[in-house]
Amino acid sequence: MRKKIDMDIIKRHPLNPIITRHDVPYPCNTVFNAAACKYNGEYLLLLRIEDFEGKSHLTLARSHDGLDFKVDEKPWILPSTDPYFEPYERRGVEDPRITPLEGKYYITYTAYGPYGVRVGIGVTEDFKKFERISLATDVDNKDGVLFPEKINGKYAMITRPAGRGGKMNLMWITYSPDLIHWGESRVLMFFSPGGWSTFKMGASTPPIKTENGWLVLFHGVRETGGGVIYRVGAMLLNLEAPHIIEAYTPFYIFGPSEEYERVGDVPNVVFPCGIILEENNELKIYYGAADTCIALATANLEDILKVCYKVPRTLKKP
Ligand code: M1P
Repeated sequence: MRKKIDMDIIKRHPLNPIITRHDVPYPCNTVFNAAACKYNGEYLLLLRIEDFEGKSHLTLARSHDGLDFKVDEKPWILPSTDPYFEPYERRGVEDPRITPLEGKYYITYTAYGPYGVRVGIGVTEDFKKFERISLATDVDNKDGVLFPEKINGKYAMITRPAGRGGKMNLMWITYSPDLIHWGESRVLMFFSPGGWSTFKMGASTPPIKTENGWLVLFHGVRETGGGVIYRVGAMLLNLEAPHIIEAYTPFYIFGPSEEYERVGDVPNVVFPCGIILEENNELKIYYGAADTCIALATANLEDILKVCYKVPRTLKKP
């Protein structure tokens, strides 16, 4: 038998994919890119579900073991009808992330409208009522992940301004006193030298506090003659000054290889939005595969920290 060669730090669950559109109790095109958290002893996923118009909304799924999920009968967060938000969400709400912060659960998402994409922020305390707070960025800026603590008295968020005009599809970090007004922005990471992420980079999962720094999984995109490939790297950001990268993987640590990651509406995509750190230091990573289904992978926190230090830091800011 042929030996399977894999980096093997992030391990796929053998029952993958764990959620497909056939698990959704109403008709839809696809389900992918889900945020994750634990709430009241349950695992919650906030699923991006795309309808037959190509418009996405967000629906909750619940589980007692983090593997076997039951999807709610109805969507929870639909594109807004509020006149302030509506024009910017007319084409859907996408790619949520959940950040527990100050006893509440903040949800960042991509607001997609005819003018482009923006980062939307809302909050819930009970996963019943959802209140929108702001559209935190102008257009062409997405992949917002909020830090789970204020840093030097301010909220902090990583975003991904797009476009080549100086912004270059890179991750930036930005701060706010109130989750509405954002500024003091600075670029976080330049493309890794090898080319696996030279088309785009974006934060994937909300930061997890470790002794070594804030751990963030990010996606890197390579453009090829046959289309794009979405893969995952990891970085550790300084706890007090998170624009400083303490360590990172200049190579990807997880990429599409299984059929459900290779084949789908958008082939060759693994796109984590959800991460849960268990008491035994196991990380549960929930990722969208090929923009078509949701899969689970696990990793040991120490292994991920170690791999971040494997290659001495060479990154230079642009
Ligand atoms: O199709 C792959 C991904 O493309 C977009 O990703 P990015 O954040 O890099 O722009 C998003 O539409 C994402 O949902 C999708 O999985």
